[in-house]
Amino acid sequence: MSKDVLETAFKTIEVAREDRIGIVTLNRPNQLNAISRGMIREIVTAFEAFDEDPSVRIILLKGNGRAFAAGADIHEMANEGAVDFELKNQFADWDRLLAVKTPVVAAVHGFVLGGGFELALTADMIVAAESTQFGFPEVKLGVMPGAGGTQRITKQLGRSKAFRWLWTGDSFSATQAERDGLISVVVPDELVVEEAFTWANRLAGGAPIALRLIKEAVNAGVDLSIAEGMFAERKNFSLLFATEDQKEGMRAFQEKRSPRFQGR
Ligand code: CO8
Repeated sequence: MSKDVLETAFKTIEVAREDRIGIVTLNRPNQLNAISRGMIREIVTAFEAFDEDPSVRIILLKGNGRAFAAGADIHEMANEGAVDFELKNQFADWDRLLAVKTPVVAAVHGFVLGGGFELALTADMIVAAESTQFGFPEVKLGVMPGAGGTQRITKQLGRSKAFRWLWTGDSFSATQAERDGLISVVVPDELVVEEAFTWANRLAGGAPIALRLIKEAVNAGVDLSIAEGMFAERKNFSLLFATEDQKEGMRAFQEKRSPRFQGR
């Protein structure tokens, strides 16, 4: 399946494969990778194709040019009305991103704003260049985040800090974003893609089904009570004992060797 996606002529992204890593690169550099409807459709199409291919262990998301993504495409929506949004139902494509089970690592740099930040926040790990500017500038356009910004930020930061980010529309440094727990790692600018690949390769060597089920349990935990979350956790914990990788991982420990995980 991922072979087909590698041969697809995308207009707004580039798609590639390096060993067990599926790579999606935002590619509208002259528009600072502003996310058009076509672009989010292409991103999720590529993600789903990689997700269906068991030989793809990790998806790596990054951007060409000066920015990871400076938001949703303002030119595309400037003259639209509420009915356009209702009829085009574009958020359905954003929702499809949340159903992707393969772990996603994002490498971000430059501007990570508005819908661009919301896209980054759908990744499971965000590796950021130290000069990256993060923010939700929608309020300066007279609107607000629409692809999860208010919800994710509030759950992660609490109301007080969330209002600071969302009401001011200010940009925040990578250091601040890391301190607030919004991103995973900050690295020197020139190392951001390399570091993201290092993480992706490290994760790609892990037990794939365990990584997927941990992702599912962590994401469930964001929304559920502790008791409900632990129920989900235990189901997944038990499920892993149906995998060959569990047998291999524990046997390798007993035999004092490195495990060879097959994703079975
Ligand atoms: N949409 C469309 N085009 C953009 C966007 C954008 N978000 N950001 C930049 N561009 C384009 C500019 O129009 C410009 O194109 P051109 O050369 O043809 O005029 C090119 O990218 C370069 O931009 P600038 O000349 O402005 O570059 P600067 O270095 O001077 O400034 C900034 C960089 C500060 C990042 C500036 O471009 C900026 O403020 N961009 C807009 C940031 C913003 O407001 N983002 C939020 C958008 S709204 C949103 O994301 C809502 C999400 C809702 C959910 C998603 C579903 C729709």
